Amino acid sequence: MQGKLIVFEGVEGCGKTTQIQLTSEWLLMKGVPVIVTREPGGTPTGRHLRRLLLEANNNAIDPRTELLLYAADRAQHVEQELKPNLAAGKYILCDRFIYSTIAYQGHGRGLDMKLINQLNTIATAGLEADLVVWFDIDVETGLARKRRSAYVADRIELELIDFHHRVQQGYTILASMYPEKIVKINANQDINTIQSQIQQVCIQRLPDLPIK
Ligand code: T5A
Repeated sequence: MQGKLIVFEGVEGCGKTTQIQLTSEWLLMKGVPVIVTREPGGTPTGRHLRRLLLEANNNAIDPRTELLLYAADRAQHVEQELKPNLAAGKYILCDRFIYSTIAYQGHGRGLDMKLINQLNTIATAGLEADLVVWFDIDVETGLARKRRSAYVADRIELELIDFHHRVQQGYTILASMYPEKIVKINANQDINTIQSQIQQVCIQRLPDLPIK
């Protein structure tokens, strides 16, 4: 029995959380065993790391320290949450994975891509996503959506707009490098339209999806 790892990616406020929730409800309704998780913070250890990483006032973190903390969160997540649930046949909906590190720490912060790939390999121990859904949205629209909701901006959301544009460019490059794995969804559309497109993508790209 082997489940599948479905990863959701994109810039701030692109709508991942909203769509992961709807996708989870759809899959459960169809009888698919599903769990929802996220990075950073998908394990008890990861929740400590998430606080360190995202607290708005924790602004003295060196970019390499930041990279290592995301890698540490991922290593724990892979071993404690992802591998056991895949082995149990679960369909995992994961909010962010290695692509976030490439986009944010690689393209956003400008850290060495070879180093990032090495750390991703160590952290994942070779585990790969089966499908990546990338929410493509204008950076400004995503940030405006977040500001409209009742929230307190975290450390990364407070970065200057150029940073977010570099992250978006990173996702565009990733999608062109791995078209067999990364599916682009136009996230400027309304919630229901996006959800029905995600359902189509899951059906098309995951032929073993056990929907009833
Ligand atoms: N990070 C993470 C790294 O730098 N490196 C890494 O390796 C990893 C793993 C995580 C942060 O960590 C960074 C990236 C991130 O900055 P987070 O709190 O998980 O932080 O933040 P996000 O992943 O950005 O998630 P958010 O919850 O902030 O945004 P979502 O999930 O993309 O958006 P969502 O669904 O919460 O929607 C935002 C608002 O828009 C509305 C929603 O109702 C909500 O109010 N909305 C829409 N409005 C109009 N039309 C639509 N289609 C809408 N969809 C949602």
